[in-house]
Amino acid sequence: MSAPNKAYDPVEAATLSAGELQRMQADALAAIAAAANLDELKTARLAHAGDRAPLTLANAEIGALPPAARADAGKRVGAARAAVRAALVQRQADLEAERDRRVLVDEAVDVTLPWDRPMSLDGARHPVTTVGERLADVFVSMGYEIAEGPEVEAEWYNFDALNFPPDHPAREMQDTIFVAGPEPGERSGKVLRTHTSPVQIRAMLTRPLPLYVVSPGKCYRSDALDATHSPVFHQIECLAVDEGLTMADLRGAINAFVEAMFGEGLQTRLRPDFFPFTEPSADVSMQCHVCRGASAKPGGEPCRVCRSQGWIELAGCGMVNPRVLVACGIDPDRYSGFAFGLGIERSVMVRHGVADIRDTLEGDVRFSRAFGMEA
Ligand code: FA5
Repeated sequence: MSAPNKAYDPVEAATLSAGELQRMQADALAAIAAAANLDELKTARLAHAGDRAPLTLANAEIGALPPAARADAGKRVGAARAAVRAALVQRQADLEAERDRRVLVDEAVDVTLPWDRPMSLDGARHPVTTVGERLADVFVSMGYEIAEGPEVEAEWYNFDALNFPPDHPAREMQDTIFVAGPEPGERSGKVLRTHTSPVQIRAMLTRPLPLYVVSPGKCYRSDALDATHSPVFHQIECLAVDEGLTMADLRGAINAFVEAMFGEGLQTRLRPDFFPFTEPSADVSMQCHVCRGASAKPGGEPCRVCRSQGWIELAGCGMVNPRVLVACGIDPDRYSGFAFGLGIERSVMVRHGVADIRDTLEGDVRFSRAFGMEA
Protein backbone atom coordinates (compact mmCIF):
# COMPACT_ATOMS: atom_id res chain seq x y z
CA MET A 1 0.00 0.00 0.00
CA SER A 2 1.07 3.59 -0.51
CA ALA A 3 2.27 5.93 2.26
CA PRO A 4 -0.46 7.63 4.34
CA ASN A 5 -2.11 10.62 2.65
CA LYS A 6 -0.92 14.07 3.34
CA ALA A 7 -3.41 15.81 5.72
CA TYR A 8 -6.05 17.89 3.93
CA ASP A 9 -5.67 21.63 4.36
CA PRO A 10 -8.75 23.71 3.34
CA VAL A 11 -6.63 26.81 2.90
CA GLU A 12 -4.40 24.94 0.50
CA ALA A 13 -7.55 23.52 -1.13
CA ALA A 14 -8.71 27.03 -1.97
CA THR A 15 -5.72 27.22 -4.28
CA LEU A 16 -6.07 23.64 -5.49
CA SER A 17 -3.60 23.25 -8.27
CA ALA A 18 -3.61 20.65 -10.99
CA GLY A 19 -0.36 19.31 -9.47
CA GLU A 20 -1.91 18.89 -6.06
CA LEU A 21 -4.93 17.01 -7.44
CA GLN A 22 -2.64 14.82 -9.51
CA ARG A 23 -0.70 13.94 -6.36
CA MET A 24 -3.94 12.93 -4.56
CA GLN A 25 -5.04 10.88 -7.55
CA ALA A 26 -1.61 9.25 -7.90
CA ASP A 27 -1.60 8.35 -4.18
CA ALA A 28 -5.05 6.83 -4.52
CA LEU A 29 -4.20 4.83 -7.67
CA ALA A 30 -0.98 3.55 -6.10
CA ALA A 31 -2.81 2.41 -2.96
CA ILE A 32 -5.49 0.69 -5.06
CA ALA A 33 -2.93 -1.07 -7.25
CA ALA A 34 -0.98 -2.19 -4.15
CA ALA A 35 -4.04 -3.78 -2.48
CA ALA A 36 -3.19 -7.48 -2.52
CA ASN A 37 -6.61 -8.74 -1.44
CA LEU A 38 -10.21 -7.59 -0.94
CA ASP A 39 -9.61 -6.54 2.69
CA GLU A 40 -6.69 -4.31 1.69
CA LEU A 41 -8.79 -2.85 -1.13
CA LYS A 42 -11.51 -1.98 1.38
CA THR A 43 -8.95 -0.07 3.43
CA ALA A 44 -7.72 1.78 0.30
CA ARG A 45 -11.31 2.62 -0.66
CA LEU A 46 -11.96 4.18 2.75
CA ALA A 47 -8.71 6.15 2.66
CA HIS A 48 -9.06 7.48 -0.92
CA ALA A 49 -12.79 7.48 -1.71
CA GLY A 50 -14.35 7.54 1.77
CA ASP A 51 -15.94 10.55 3.54
CA ARG A 52 -12.58 11.78 4.89
CA ALA A 53 -10.52 11.06 1.76
CA PRO A 54 -8.51 14.05 0.39
CA LEU A 55 -10.37 14.08 -2.94
CA THR A 56 -13.77 13.91 -1.16
CA LEU A 57 -12.84 16.83 1.08
CA ALA A 58 -11.47 18.75 -1.91
CA ASN A 59 -14.78 18.22 -3.66
CA ALA A 60 -16.63 19.55 -0.61
CA GLU A 61 -14.54 22.68 -0.64
CA ILE A 62 -15.23 23.61 -4.28
CA GLY A 63 -18.25 25.69 -3.21
CA ALA A 64 -15.94 27.84 -1.05
CA LEU A 65 -13.65 28.77 -3.97
CA PRO A 66 -13.99 32.11 -5.73
CA PRO A 67 -16.77 31.76 -8.39
CA ALA A 68 -14.31 32.11 -11.26
CA ALA A 69 -12.22 29.18 -9.98
CA ARG A 70 -15.14 26.80 -9.25
CA ALA A 71 -15.84 25.39 -12.72
CA ASP A 72 -12.20 24.59 -13.41
CA ALA A 73 -11.60 23.11 -9.95
CA GLY A 74 -14.85 21.10 -10.23
CA LYS A 75 -13.72 19.56 -13.54
CA ARG A 76 -10.29 18.64 -12.24
CA VAL A 77 -11.59 17.21 -8.93
CA GLY A 78 -14.39 15.33 -10.75
CA ALA A 79 -11.91 13.81 -13.24
CA ALA A 80 -9.56 12.72 -10.42
CA ARG A 81 -12.42 11.15 -8.44
CA ALA A 82 -13.76 9.36 -11.54
CA ALA A 83 -10.29 7.92 -12.21
CA VAL A 84 -10.12 6.64 -8.60
CA ARG A 85 -13.63 5.13 -8.80
CA ALA A 86 -12.79 3.36 -12.08
CA ALA A 87 -9.57 1.99 -10.60
CA LEU A 88 -11.48 0.71 -7.56
CA VAL A 89 -14.07 -1.07 -9.73
CA GLN A 90 -11.38 -2.67 -11.87
CA ARG A 91 -9.24 -3.79 -8.92
CA GLN A 92 -12.33 -5.18 -7.12
CA ALA A 93 -13.18 -7.27 -10.21
CA ASP A 94 -9.57 -8.49 -10.58
CA LEU A 95 -9.29 -9.46 -6.89
CA GLU A 96 -12.67 -11.24 -6.90
CA ALA A 97 -11.70 -13.21 -10.00
CA GLU A 98 -8.39 -14.12 -8.39
CA ARG A 99 -10.19 -15.25 -5.20
CA ASP A 100 -12.62 -17.42 -7.22
CA ARG A 101 -9.75 -18.95 -9.17
CA ARG A 102 -7.97 -19.79 -5.92
CA VAL A 103 -11.13 -21.41 -4.42
CA LEU A 104 -11.51 -23.55 -7.54
CA VAL A 105 -7.91 -24.72 -7.31
CA ASP A 106 -7.91 -25.23 -3.51
CA GLU A 107 -11.23 -27.08 -3.45
CA ALA A 108 -10.80 -29.09 -6.62
CA VAL A 109 -11.62 -32.80 -6.35
CA ASP A 110 -9.63 -35.05 -8.61
CA VAL A 111 -12.24 -37.54 -9.74
CA THR A 112 -9.58 -39.48 -11.62
CA LEU A 113 -7.80 -40.54 -8.40
CA PRO A 114 -8.11 -44.28 -7.65
CA TRP A 115 -11.04 -45.02 -5.26
CA ASP A 116 -9.74 -48.22 -3.75
CA ARG A 117 -7.33 -46.71 -1.31
CA PRO A 118 -6.87 -48.74 1.91
CA MET A 119 -9.73 -48.35 4.40
CA SER A 120 -8.94 -45.93 7.22
CA LEU A 121 -7.84 -47.82 10.30
CA ASP A 122 -9.81 -45.31 12.39
CA GLY A 123 -13.22 -46.56 11.22
CA ALA A 124 -15.26 -49.72 11.81
CA ARG A 125 -18.61 -51.09 10.66
CA HIS A 126 -21.36 -50.55 13.19
CA PRO A 127 -22.73 -53.66 14.91
CA VAL A 128 -26.30 -52.61 14.03
CA THR A 129 -25.18 -52.86 10.38
CA THR A 130 -23.35 -56.18 10.74
CA VAL A 131 -26.01 -57.83 12.92
CA GLY A 132 -28.77 -56.48 10.62
CA GLU A 133 -26.98 -57.97 7.61
CA ARG A 134 -26.44 -61.23 9.44
CA LEU A 135 -30.14 -61.44 10.35
CA ALA A 136 -31.15 -60.72 6.76
CA ASP A 137 -28.63 -63.29 5.47
CA VAL A 138 -30.18 -65.94 7.72
CA PHE A 139 -33.61 -65.33 6.19
CA VAL A 140 -32.24 -65.11 2.65
CA SER A 141 -30.50 -68.46 3.16
CA MET A 142 -33.95 -69.81 4.15
CA GLY A 143 -35.32 -68.70 0.76
CA TYR A 144 -36.79 -65.29 1.68
CA GLU A 145 -36.43 -62.23 -0.58
CA ILE A 146 -35.53 -58.78 0.76
CA ALA A 147 -38.42 -56.27 0.59
CA GLU A 148 -38.13 -52.61 1.49
CA GLY A 149 -40.55 -49.74 2.04
CA PRO A 150 -40.47 -45.98 2.78
CA GLU A 151 -39.68 -44.58 6.23
CA VAL A 152 -42.23 -41.77 5.74
CA GLU A 153 -45.22 -44.03 5.33
CA ALA A 154 -48.91 -43.52 4.62
CA GLU A 155 -51.00 -44.08 7.74
CA TRP A 156 -53.05 -46.51 5.71
CA TYR A 157 -50.09 -48.90 5.27
CA ASN A 158 -48.75 -48.37 8.80
CA PHE A 159 -52.11 -48.86 10.53
CA ASP A 160 -55.39 -49.19 8.59
CA ALA A 161 -54.40 -52.02 6.27
CA LEU A 162 -52.88 -53.77 9.30
CA ASN A 163 -56.31 -53.82 10.96
CA PHE A 164 -55.75 -50.94 13.38
CA PRO A 165 -59.17 -49.15 13.51
CA PRO A 166 -58.92 -45.32 13.34
CA ASP A 167 -59.39 -44.80 17.08
CA HIS A 168 -57.66 -47.97 18.21
CA PRO A 169 -55.44 -47.36 21.24
CA ALA A 170 -52.77 -49.45 19.53
CA ARG A 171 -51.99 -46.37 17.41
CA GLU A 172 -51.02 -44.64 20.61
CA MET A 173 -49.40 -47.81 21.89
CA GLN A 174 -46.82 -47.39 19.14
CA ASP A 175 -46.22 -43.69 20.02
CA THR A 176 -46.56 -42.44 16.49
CA ILE A 177 -44.76 -39.42 15.02
CA PHE A 178 -47.30 -37.87 12.62
CA VAL A 179 -45.78 -35.99 9.68
CA ALA A 180 -48.70 -34.65 7.60
CA GLY A 181 -52.47 -34.84 7.27
CA PRO A 182 -54.14 -36.41 4.21
CA GLU A 183 -53.53 -34.73 0.84
CA PRO A 184 -56.72 -33.90 -1.11
CA GLY A 185 -58.00 -37.13 -2.64
CA GLU A 186 -55.77 -39.35 -0.43
CA ARG A 187 -57.08 -41.80 2.11
CA SER A 188 -54.67 -41.04 4.92
CA GLY A 189 -51.91 -38.79 6.19
CA LYS A 190 -48.22 -39.58 6.61
CA VAL A 191 -46.37 -40.93 9.63
CA LEU A 192 -42.81 -41.96 10.33
CA ARG A 193 -43.32 -45.71 10.22
CA THR A 194 -43.56 -47.17 13.70
CA HIS A 195 -42.63 -50.69 12.59
CA THR A 196 -41.59 -52.60 9.48
CA SER A 197 -45.00 -54.32 9.21
CA PRO A 198 -46.31 -51.88 6.53
CA VAL A 199 -43.78 -53.52 4.20
CA GLN A 200 -45.87 -56.70 4.60
CA ILE A 201 -48.81 -54.85 3.04
CA ARG A 202 -46.70 -53.43 0.21
CA ALA A 203 -45.32 -56.92 -0.51
CA MET A 204 -48.75 -58.60 -0.44
CA LEU A 205 -50.19 -55.96 -2.76
CA THR A 206 -47.40 -56.12 -5.32
CA ARG A 207 -45.72 -59.55 -5.30
CA PRO A 208 -47.00 -62.83 -6.65
CA LEU A 209 -47.98 -65.66 -4.28
CA PRO A 210 -46.55 -67.67 -2.62
CA LEU A 211 -44.62 -64.96 -0.84
CA TYR A 212 -41.57 -65.22 1.43
CA VAL A 213 -40.03 -61.83 2.26
CA VAL A 214 -37.76 -60.30 4.88
CA SER A 215 -37.84 -56.54 5.56
CA PRO A 216 -35.09 -54.79 7.49
CA GLY A 217 -35.35 -51.05 8.15
CA LYS A 218 -35.46 -48.01 10.36
CA CYS A 219 -38.51 -47.26 12.54
CA TYR A 220 -39.51 -44.25 14.63
CA ARG A 221 -41.53 -43.86 17.80
CA SER A 222 -41.84 -40.95 20.19
CA ASP A 223 -40.33 -43.16 22.92
CA ALA A 224 -38.10 -41.36 25.42
CA LEU A 225 -34.48 -42.44 25.20
CA ASP A 226 -33.56 -44.83 28.02
CA ALA A 227 -31.48 -47.98 28.46
CA THR A 228 -33.78 -50.10 26.28
CA HIS A 229 -35.69 -47.58 24.12
CA SER A 230 -34.63 -45.23 21.37
CA PRO A 231 -36.89 -42.97 19.28
CA VAL A 232 -35.10 -44.26 16.17
CA PHE A 233 -34.31 -47.95 15.94
CA HIS A 234 -34.19 -50.80 13.42
CA GLN A 235 -36.47 -53.77 13.03
CA ILE A 236 -36.37 -56.80 10.82
CA GLU A 237 -39.50 -58.65 9.91
CA CYS A 238 -40.29 -61.84 8.08
CA LEU A 239 -43.54 -62.66 6.26
CA ALA A 240 -44.65 -65.84 4.53
CA VAL A 241 -47.95 -66.28 2.66
CA ASP A 242 -48.61 -69.65 1.08
CA GLU A 243 -51.18 -72.40 0.93
CA GLY A 244 -51.49 -74.43 4.13
CA LEU A 245 -49.11 -72.49 6.42
CA THR A 246 -49.74 -73.06 10.15
CA MET A 247 -48.31 -72.04 13.53
CA ALA A 248 -46.00 -75.07 13.20
CA ASP A 249 -44.36 -73.46 10.15
CA LEU A 250 -44.01 -70.20 12.08
CA ARG A 251 -42.40 -72.06 14.97
CA GLY A 252 -40.08 -73.89 12.58
CA ALA A 253 -38.96 -70.62 10.95
CA ILE A 254 -38.32 -69.03 14.34
CA ASN A 255 -36.30 -72.03 15.54
CA ALA A 256 -34.19 -72.08 12.40
CA PHE A 257 -33.57 -68.37 12.77
CA VAL A 258 -32.59 -68.62 16.48
CA GLU A 259 -30.23 -71.49 15.71
CA ALA A 260 -28.49 -69.58 12.91
CA MET A 261 -28.22 -66.42 14.97
CA PHE A 262 -27.45 -67.66 18.48
CA GLY A 263 -26.35 -71.28 18.19
CA GLU A 264 -27.79 -74.79 18.29
CA GLY A 265 -30.01 -76.36 20.92
CA LEU A 266 -31.67 -73.24 22.36
CA GLN A 267 -35.34 -73.69 23.21
CA THR A 268 -37.90 -71.12 22.08
CA ARG A 269 -41.14 -70.22 23.84
CA LEU A 270 -44.32 -68.68 22.41
CA ARG A 271 -46.76 -66.99 24.78
CA PRO A 272 -50.09 -65.38 23.81
CA ASP A 273 -49.86 -61.71 22.89
CA PHE A 274 -51.88 -59.24 20.84
CA PHE A 275 -51.16 -57.55 17.50
CA PRO A 276 -54.11 -56.35 15.39
CA PHE A 277 -52.51 -57.73 12.22
CA THR A 278 -51.88 -61.28 13.46
CA GLU A 279 -54.37 -63.76 14.87
CA PRO A 280 -53.41 -65.63 16.95
CA SER A 281 -50.45 -63.53 18.09
CA ALA A 282 -47.55 -64.49 20.32
CA ASP A 283 -44.47 -63.14 21.99
CA VAL A 284 -41.33 -65.17 21.24
CA SER A 285 -38.65 -65.77 23.84
CA MET A 286 -35.55 -67.89 23.52
CA GLN A 287 -33.57 -69.64 26.17
CA CYS A 288 -30.68 -67.41 27.29
CA HIS A 289 -27.73 -68.23 25.00
CA VAL A 290 -25.24 -67.39 27.78
CA CYS A 291 -26.53 -69.30 30.85
CA ARG A 292 -28.91 -71.59 28.90
CA GLY A 293 -31.50 -71.12 31.60
CA ALA A 294 -29.23 -72.22 34.46
CA SER A 295 -29.31 -68.79 36.19
CA ALA A 296 -33.06 -69.12 36.78
CA LYS A 297 -32.68 -72.47 38.53
CA PRO A 298 -32.26 -72.67 42.32
CA GLY A 299 -28.59 -72.01 43.21
CA GLY A 300 -27.75 -70.90 39.63
CA GLU A 301 -25.05 -68.28 39.00
CA PRO A 302 -26.60 -64.84 38.24
CA CYS A 303 -26.68 -63.97 34.52
CA ARG A 304 -26.33 -60.39 33.30
CA VAL A 305 -27.67 -61.07 29.81
CA CYS A 306 -31.10 -62.51 30.82
CA ARG A 307 -31.11 -60.89 34.27
CA SER A 308 -31.33 -64.42 35.64
CA GLN A 309 -34.70 -65.00 34.00
CA GLY A 310 -33.37 -67.86 31.87
CA TRP A 311 -35.33 -66.48 28.88
CA ILE A 312 -34.81 -63.52 26.57
CA GLU A 313 -37.72 -61.79 24.80
CA LEU A 314 -36.94 -61.82 21.12
CA ALA A 315 -39.84 -60.98 18.80
CA GLY A 316 -43.52 -60.52 18.18
CA CYS A 317 -45.20 -63.02 15.87
CA GLY A 318 -48.42 -64.59 14.71
CA MET A 319 -50.51 -65.86 11.85
CA VAL A 320 -51.44 -63.08 9.41
CA ASN A 321 -54.95 -61.90 10.35
CA PRO A 322 -57.40 -62.95 7.57
CA ARG A 323 -58.73 -59.36 7.57
CA VAL A 324 -55.23 -58.21 6.50
CA LEU A 325 -55.14 -60.82 3.73
CA VAL A 326 -58.54 -59.57 2.52
CA ALA A 327 -57.34 -55.91 2.62
CA CYS A 328 -54.54 -57.01 0.28
CA GLY A 329 -56.86 -58.91 -2.07
CA ILE A 330 -55.71 -62.38 -0.95
CA ASP A 331 -58.26 -65.16 -0.48
CA PRO A 332 -57.99 -66.27 3.18
CA ASP A 333 -59.79 -69.54 2.42
CA ARG A 334 -56.95 -70.54 0.12
CA TYR A 335 -53.91 -68.83 1.63
CA SER A 336 -52.61 -68.34 5.15
CA GLY A 337 -49.53 -66.52 6.37
CA PHE A 338 -47.21 -66.04 9.31
CA ALA A 339 -45.05 -63.10 10.33
CA PHE A 340 -42.56 -62.23 13.01
CA GLY A 341 -40.59 -59.06 13.74
CA LEU A 342 -37.81 -58.07 16.08
CA GLY A 343 -35.64 -55.09 17.01
CA ILE A 344 -32.08 -55.09 15.62
CA GLU A 345 -30.57 -52.92 18.39
CA ARG A 346 -32.14 -55.23 20.98
CA SER A 347 -30.68 -58.22 19.10
CA VAL A 348 -27.24 -56.55 19.17
CA MET A 349 -27.68 -56.07 22.92
CA VAL A 350 -28.64 -59.72 23.43
CA ARG A 351 -25.96 -61.11 21.14
CA HIS A 352 -23.11 -59.01 22.54
CA GLY A 353 -24.27 -58.51 26.14
CA VAL A 354 -24.68 -54.73 25.73
CA ALA A 355 -26.60 -53.36 28.73
CA ASP A 356 -27.60 -49.93 27.37
CA ILE A 357 -29.10 -49.22 23.92
CA ARG A 358 -27.54 -45.72 24.02
CA ASP A 359 -24.13 -47.36 23.46
CA THR A 360 -25.40 -48.42 20.03
CA LEU A 361 -26.33 -44.83 19.11
CA GLU A 362 -23.37 -42.75 20.09
CA GLY A 363 -21.11 -43.53 17.16
CA ASP A 364 -18.12 -44.24 19.41
CA VAL A 365 -15.74 -46.10 17.13
CA ARG A 366 -14.35 -48.10 20.08
CA PHE A 367 -17.81 -49.68 20.46
CA SER A 368 -17.98 -50.48 16.74
CA ARG A 369 -14.45 -51.89 16.82
CA ALA A 370 -15.37 -54.20 19.68
CA PHE A 371 -18.43 -55.65 17.95
CA GLY A 372 -18.90 -54.26 14.47
CA MET A 373 -16.27 -55.99 12.34
CA GLU A 374 -17.01 -59.56 13.24
CA ALA A 375 -19.28 -61.57 10.98
C1 FA5 B 1 -44.04 -54.62 16.43
O1 FA5 B 1 -43.56 -53.57 16.07
C2 FA5 B 1 -44.66 -55.58 15.46
N1 FA5 B 1 -44.75 -54.96 14.18
C3 FA5 B 1 -43.84 -56.88 15.40
C4 FA5 B 1 -44.57 -58.00 14.72
C5 FA5 B 1 -44.25 -58.29 13.40
C6 FA5 B 1 -45.54 -58.73 15.37
C7 FA5 B 1 -44.91 -59.32 12.75
C8 FA5 B 1 -46.20 -59.73 14.74
C9 FA5 B 1 -45.89 -60.04 13.43
P1 FA5 B 1 -43.35 -54.33 18.93
O2 FA5 B 1 -44.02 -53.03 19.13
O3 FA5 B 1 -43.37 -55.29 20.06
O4 FA5 B 1 -44.01 -55.07 17.67
O5 FA5 B 1 -41.84 -54.09 18.48
C10 FA5 B 1 -41.04 -55.15 18.01
C11 FA5 B 1 -39.63 -55.00 18.52
O6 FA5 B 1 -39.10 -53.71 18.16
C12 FA5 B 1 -39.52 -55.01 20.05
O7 FA5 B 1 -39.50 -56.33 20.52
C13 FA5 B 1 -38.17 -54.34 20.25
O8 FA5 B 1 -37.13 -55.26 20.02
C14 FA5 B 1 -38.15 -53.32 19.13
N2 FA5 B 1 -38.52 -52.00 19.64
C15 FA5 B 1 -39.74 -51.48 19.81
N3 FA5 B 1 -39.68 -50.22 20.28
C16 FA5 B 1 -38.37 -49.94 20.41
C17 FA5 B 1 -37.62 -48.79 20.84
N4 FA5 B 1 -38.21 -47.66 21.19
N5 FA5 B 1 -36.27 -48.85 20.85
C18 FA5 B 1 -35.64 -49.99 20.44
N6 FA5 B 1 -36.28 -51.10 20.02
C19 FA5 B 1 -37.61 -51.08 20.00
